[in-house]
Parts: sequence; structure tokens; C-alpha cells
Amino acid sequence: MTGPEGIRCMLMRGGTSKGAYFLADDLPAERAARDDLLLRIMGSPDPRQIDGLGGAHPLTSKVAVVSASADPEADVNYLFLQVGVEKPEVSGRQNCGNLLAGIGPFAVERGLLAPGDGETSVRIRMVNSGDLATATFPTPGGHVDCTGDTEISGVPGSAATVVVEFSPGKGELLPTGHVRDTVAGSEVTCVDNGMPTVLIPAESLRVTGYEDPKDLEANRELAERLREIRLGAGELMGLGDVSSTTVPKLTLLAPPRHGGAVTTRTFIPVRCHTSIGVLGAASVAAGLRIEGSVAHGIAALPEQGDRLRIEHPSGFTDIESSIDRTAVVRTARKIFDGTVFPAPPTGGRA
Ligand code: NQM
Repeated sequence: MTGPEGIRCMLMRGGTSKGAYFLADDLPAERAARDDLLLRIMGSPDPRQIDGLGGAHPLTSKVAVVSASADPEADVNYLFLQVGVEKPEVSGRQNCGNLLAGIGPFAVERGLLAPGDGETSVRIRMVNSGDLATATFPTPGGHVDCTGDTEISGVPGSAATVVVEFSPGKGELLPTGHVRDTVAGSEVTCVDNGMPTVLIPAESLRVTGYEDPKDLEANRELAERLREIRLGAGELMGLGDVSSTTVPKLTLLAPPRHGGAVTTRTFIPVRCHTSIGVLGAASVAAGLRIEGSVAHGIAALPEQGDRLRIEHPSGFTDIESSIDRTAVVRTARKIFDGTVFPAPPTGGRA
């Protein structure tokens, strides 16, 4: 079979998401050419992404671009790109803490840094925000081994632990300058601990916050209310016109039901997350701790310790969250490593 030239690519599950990982050197340096190529690799735009690697959902239409870092504070640079499913869009406006979990193993496998004998820590510059994270994972005998006993909600089975520690970000925790704002008639708290997020009491939108994501997605009235709130909050958060961007996210809050701190349903921003993003959870956790936020009267904060359990549709995410520290346990797994063949520039795409 003849066709276009292939590109070296690793498909990995990172946390509860899945994406195509590339070395920056294996992609075109010019942005328009790179984005066009990524759309053809992922099979976008097409609701089924039938002709590419994408899994027909924003959580499985993700790309990580990795390179060695010249920055003395980092080993590697990680650029996250969200590839539209139905729209021909590639956006670098947000981070992804789930794909972040695969960056260390990928970097070692590609020879960007030498593994430790036992475990390896990789300092990662998240290019999208400029913030730093450190990922630590087992490398028995100097090799990446994704197998292990750690289970995370939303992923069947178990895999090796990846501990991700975030350095304090440069952004404002309260981007509007207020603990609460009234936006499109709803009281919200806009918070950013790595992911711009609007916290909204579920009850104020006439839902319980315990619904199945599919039922929430099917609720047209809710979708319209969320759209109005997001547009207003985006302006107040200094993000400008957010009508076609992936941030801010919207998280509906309800009292916990399984011993955690809070129940969440997160819109990213149109589809409802089947669990919750990592930095999304970190932002929710920070919001719960802010005196006077809309989480007051909804969340149940533990009396001791930094760990907050964020409940979500497929279980929970535990976040270690204090003023100067955010950490989370994830897992990651190499699914394939090889050569991906993009659809030809004009062939087959809608
Ligand atoms: O918040 C989905 C995901 C994410 C982002 C999204 C993420 C994070 O679950 O750090 O991981 O909010 O678009 O992959």
C-alpha cells in the first residue's frame, strides 16, 4: 500500500485520558502545517474520527508534543494540544494534567533523559502555562515498566503509579479578583489552580449534580444556562471571548455522597467529563478551601490533612492540596509505539 509518509508516534493512556505523543522534532515546526497534520492524524473533523487515531470524544482527542528543555529548571518541555472532534480546531489554550502523567515515561522511552535505577523523576515545563510539574514513576532496572497495582477511578485494572507534583503556578487563584461573582443570574466562584474553572452549585441550575453525564448532556435548558455563564465568566476572568475556546471549564457542585469532600460534574466545556481533569480537580480543591466560595454549605472539608477527595461520575480523585503544594497520583500506559499515517490533505475529510 502506498501513501503519505508516516510519523513516529506513541499512543498512551495518561490518567483517564488518551492521546498521541510526539517528539517536537517529528512534527512540522510551522504551526499551521503542524495543526493540519494533527487533524489528519486524529481523523478530525468527524464525529466518529473514523479515519484517524481520535476516539470521538474530547478526552481521547488529545496530543502531547515533547522536547528536551533548555531551561535549567526543567528536563523536558510538554506542549498540550486539544484536537477538535467535530471542528477542525487545534488549541493550546489549556493544560492537561492527565496526559501529563505519560510525559515522563514517554521522555525516557524516547531517550530524552536517562532513567534512574528504581525510579525516575522528570521535571516538566508545561509550555501552555509556563508552570512546572515533577512526575515520579518506577523504572526497575533502568527501564520504563507501566505495570503495577495502582488503581484510579475511571480506568479498568491497575498500572504503575505516577506521582505528579505541581509547583505553585504563576496565575491568580481568583482571576476575577472576587471570591464570588454573579454571572448571568447565577452565583459562582471563578478559580484557577492550573485550570480556569467556574464553580456552580448544581442546585442553582435545577439539577442535583448526581446525574449521569449523558443525561446532563441531553438537558438543553442546562446547556443554554451553562453557555451564558461561561461567556460571562470568561470575560470576568480576563479570558476574553471564550465562545470557541476550551476554557474555562464549568464544575457543578453537590454535597458528597461517598465520604469525599464534594460531588462534581464538569463540563469541558460542552461535553460532560466522565470523571474530572487533574488540574480541574486541583482547581476545584482550591476553590473548596477558599473562605466564602460557593462551595460553602455544599462541601465537607476534612478536619485534618491536605488530602481532598473529589467525587465524580466514575468514582473519585484524591488531590493533595495546600497553599504551596498540589499533588496527585495517576497511572499511564503505553498502548502502541510506531508510525502513524495521516489521511492525505484532501482525502476523505468532511
Ligand atoms: O484538568 C479534560 C482531562 C482533561 C484535562 C479537560 C485535565 C486537567 O481529563 O488537568 O486532565 O478538562 O479538558 O484530560
